[in-house]
Amino acid sequence: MRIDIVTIFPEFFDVLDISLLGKARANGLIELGVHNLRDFTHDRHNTVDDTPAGGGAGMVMKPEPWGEALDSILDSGTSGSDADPIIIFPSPAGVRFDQKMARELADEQHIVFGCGRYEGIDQRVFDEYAERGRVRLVSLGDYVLNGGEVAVMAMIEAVGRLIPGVVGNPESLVEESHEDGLLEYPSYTKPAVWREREVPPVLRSGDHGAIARWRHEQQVERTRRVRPDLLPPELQHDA
Ligand code: 6GU
Repeated sequence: MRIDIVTIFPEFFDVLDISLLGKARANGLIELGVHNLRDFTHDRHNTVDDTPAGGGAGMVMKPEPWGEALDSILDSGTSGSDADPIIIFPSPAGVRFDQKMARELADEQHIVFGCGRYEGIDQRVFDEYAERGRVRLVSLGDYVLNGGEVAVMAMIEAVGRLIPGVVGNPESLVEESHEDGLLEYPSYTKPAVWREREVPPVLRSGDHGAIARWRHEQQVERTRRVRPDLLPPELQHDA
């Protein structure tokens, strides 16, 4: 997969050199391009923002640098011939990012992330590229971040680990929160007793059927308690 990021804070993404995703890049599973939006300005101060049309507080990102930056990525041929990229703008005004979207994005050949700052990006940028291809505004949740960089980092981590070969043991992807619509069951390891707290005996019973049933019950109970909105209808009887 090819990932391009447009941002005024390219250093933010230096951390993608490390950990699981760093290895995926070294292995060639993920190809990353980080582009400084200011490199696509032409004035002495590398201006990327201006006052909002119609007045109001804050600043809005100007369309021209975004146009030049995105054109250079879309025209550079890094996207491969078969698939046109999907362009994602992180925004609290977007549709909610979730595991289903992460799975869908993991199938993409090329994702372009446009990180807005200030009060947002001139609407015409979205309109322009939506006319030419797939554009999505995507939100992590109902709270406000100063800019899209942290959100893009989260999305890249969620998507990157679903690309085949990035996570060493694919089975570890199956039994985790959200993959089956429920929160994950609690995990334990050795020692069997720690500070007088015991590992549940069923997990030491060797009875794989009983263990699977116990884990499923724990998933349902935990989901009902902390995220009842996630419970599938057949499990929605009153506790
Ligand atoms: Cl994707 N961007 C910003 N700026 N704030 C957010 C967000 C995204 N998701 C939640 N809050």
